[in-house]
Amino acid sequence: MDITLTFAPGSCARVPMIALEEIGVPYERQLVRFKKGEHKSPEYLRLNPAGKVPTLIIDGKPLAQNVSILMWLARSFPDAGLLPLTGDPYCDASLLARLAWCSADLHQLVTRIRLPAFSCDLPDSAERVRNLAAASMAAQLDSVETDLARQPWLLGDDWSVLDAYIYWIWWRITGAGFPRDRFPNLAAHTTRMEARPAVQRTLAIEASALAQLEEEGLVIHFAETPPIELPIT
Ligand SMILES: N[C@@H](CCC(=O)N[C@@H](CS)C(=O)NCC(=O)O)C(=O)O
Repeated sequence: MDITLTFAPGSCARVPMIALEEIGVPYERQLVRFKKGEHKSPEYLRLNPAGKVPTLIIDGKPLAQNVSILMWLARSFPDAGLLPLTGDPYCDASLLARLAWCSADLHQLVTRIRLPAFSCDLPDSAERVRNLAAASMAAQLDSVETDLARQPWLLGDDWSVLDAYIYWIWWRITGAGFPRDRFPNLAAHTTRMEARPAVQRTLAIEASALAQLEEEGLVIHFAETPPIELPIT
């Protein structure tokens, strides 16, 4: 089987890349140069009509959206333990709900925290958008923080690809000023994630892709964002 993952360093394509590295299956990587608009080119839009990474190309057939890519990987490589799928319709749908929560609910908050001006361009609106998104993110991460106080991984004793998703979300928001101090268990979860060889390989792949973009003058630099103060709960 031929598998190719399109990605950009730091993007949510990190999640399926970790999954592929955990599986250990050979795959190709296609670096997408956002600054050149490669993701909006007609060829790329044929693969992924939303013009986003990741796309997984399986024997020439494209699959977009993290939820479907991760579900396909979990079903195709069951021994890798990406998700504890059992075939029970309710249990499997509950796992899908957790993936969709990361992809649909939390990811859009990540974008508002990092790039608030994309969500509202009224004068002085960016800070308000960012703070509201951060407050909503914090409220949703509280349940994860509570779970991680009694178990190492999101689903319990066993790692799953949901851990990779939350890891990426946490990395993205804390890199954009979201406060770490209210979430010590999430911070410790990051340490556990980064001890995994698959995650270390993924980060090394991203670092070398970033170095390549630097060399080509194609790194997008965002303005520094001030630390966020969460409302007192
Ligand atoms: N719902 C999509 C979100 C994908 C997404 O937003 N990707 C971002 C990178 S994290 C992207 O490609 N952004 C480029 C753009 O929107 O122009 C998924 O889960 O695959």
